[in-house]
Amino acid sequence: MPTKSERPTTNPHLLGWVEEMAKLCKPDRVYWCDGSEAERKSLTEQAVEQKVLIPLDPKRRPGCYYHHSNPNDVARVEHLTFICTPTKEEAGPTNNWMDPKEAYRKLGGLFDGAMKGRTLYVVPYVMGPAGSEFSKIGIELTDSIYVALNMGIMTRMGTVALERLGASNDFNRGLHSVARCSPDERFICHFPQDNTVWSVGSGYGGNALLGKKCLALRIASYLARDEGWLAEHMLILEAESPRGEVSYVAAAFPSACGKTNFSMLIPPKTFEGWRIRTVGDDIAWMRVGDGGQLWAVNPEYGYFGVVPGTNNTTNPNAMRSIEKDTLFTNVARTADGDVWWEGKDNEPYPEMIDWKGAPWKKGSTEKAAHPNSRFTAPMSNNPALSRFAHDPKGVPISALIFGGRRSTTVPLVLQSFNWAHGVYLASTMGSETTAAAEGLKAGVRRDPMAMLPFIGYDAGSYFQHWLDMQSRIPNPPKIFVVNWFRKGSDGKFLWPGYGENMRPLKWILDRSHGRVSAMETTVGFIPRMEDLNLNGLSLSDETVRDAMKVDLAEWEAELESQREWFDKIGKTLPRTLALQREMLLEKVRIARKAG
Ligand code: GTP
Ligand code: SPV
Ligand code: MN
Repeated sequence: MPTKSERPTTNPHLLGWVEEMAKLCKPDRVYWCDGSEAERKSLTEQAVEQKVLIPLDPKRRPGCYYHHSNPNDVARVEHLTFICTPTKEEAGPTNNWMDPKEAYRKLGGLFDGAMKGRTLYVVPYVMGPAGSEFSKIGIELTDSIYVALNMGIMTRMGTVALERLGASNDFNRGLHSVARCSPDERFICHFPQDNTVWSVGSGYGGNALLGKKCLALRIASYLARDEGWLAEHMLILEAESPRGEVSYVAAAFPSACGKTNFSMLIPPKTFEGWRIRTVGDDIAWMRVGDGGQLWAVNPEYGYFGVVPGTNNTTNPNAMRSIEKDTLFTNVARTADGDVWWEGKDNEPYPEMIDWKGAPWKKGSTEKAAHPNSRFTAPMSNNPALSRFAHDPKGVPISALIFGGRRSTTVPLVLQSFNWAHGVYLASTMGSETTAAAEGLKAGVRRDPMAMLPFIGYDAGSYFQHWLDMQSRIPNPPKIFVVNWFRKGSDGKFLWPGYGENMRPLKWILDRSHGRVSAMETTVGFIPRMEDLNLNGLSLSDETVRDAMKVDLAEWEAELESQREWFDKIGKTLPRTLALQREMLLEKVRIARKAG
């Protein structure tokens, strides 16, 4: 049992709030996390004792542990996630809304006594490099030892945060309890005006690690609009050319659509001398800085990554990152203390324990690992970590990339004509749904900027904020769209993806630095075949063309279908975006008649 109950701060705002919340939740004990190595060891031991964590084989996976979540609690729950602004209009048509008073009352009822017999962990953390003026402090109060341990990997956690906070009242107030872990009593409520998040009934990822989606995206996007910056669902990568030129790009792909993989890319042989390094794999906070450029920091400290499909061919850097000191959630286990998942390099063992904890036999039609099974790994494990990952100033961004999962229509890579056109393309991005959120209809949904579940206010106003940023950035990044997921008539991906994504990335970098030409299509610029390095790629030119082509019939249907989306956004939709769509549709129709 935790022993340390003395309070390591005299901050009256913090002490008063912790006391008030403890009075509500009625834990048996309050434990203040300091983020030390000794603490991590002792909390881990307690989690093992409580059977929350299962140790893996210390020879094969030193410092690694396994966690089975409740089978009813395996992903984010967008239908149970709420933005609680004073008016429904402020939350907008894409968010669930609850009146703040009603939300505090309803969740207050669920929190009342929810921690009886349990420990309340006080988890102070910093989002962003510790010395950065852009960083934000959060305090998460949770009754989950698993959450406390995850927060220790995903954030700069403990004393560092209390020291930075000092006596200030400026911190995010996060309250979390797994409570009964019942889908009927599960709510993730955000109060942007109070810089507060209340989450009850789930212990999983984005629902429960409140620094991540709740603070670093939903609350931060709300603050960013007022303060003139951007909080985005983007990876940040560093590309170093053989001549030593270093560039940075940020890329937004929806959940489970390739951010972690792209941020850890290893270039194919023909790109000898090129190095890709990771600054961040999920979230970017971006502000105007030196040279009038957009500068980005990664607010996180670790990776909460999708496990299935990760192997030594697709993502060797992720494989190295999860060799040690990693928590695995909902993959399959082997009797000898290793882990397995669909899409790992090796065949499944004949017999394993599946993600639900039940025996599993090779040949079973059930998946052994849950499709949204995850690893939590410290970013210091990544052999390709950028040396600027902790830089308080961040890194200057040359290109912004948006990419969904689309089996048709969207070409491998497309450059926007200008900022407004780029914002329009991003605001209408579509993507096929994945296992990262529960209860979504299969098929394409609009996922603007890959932020649909994470915009902390009205979507139309968010688009306007993006348009407004143009005049704030003297040297703006160029805007691109990519699609690694287009399929051929055989139903297979046309493009091999992963490391091969270096080829379109190289074109993106060259375009950003004004060094290569392009082909103008009705909907944007695409590469000329001769400008893509295709050496060593085992694809026919015809397949590459199929992956890159802009089919005007498909685009006419696409542009027509975007109307419904814009209608949904309603009266705050910026007129510029509505006009972009109408103009493009007209151009496509004219081109089709002519062609
Ligand atoms: P979140 O953590 O949910 O935000 O996901 P993410 O955007 O980081 O996605 P991630 O990189 O974890 O990839 C999700 C899934 O897409 C995995 O199963 C990958 O193997 C697969 N994937 C990633 N990149 C590619 C690619 O270039 N091509 C194809 N076909 N699949 C990819
Ligand atoms: C996502 O769904 O975009 C994730 C995983 O990165 S979670 O932290 O659960 O939101
Ligand atoms: Mn994500």
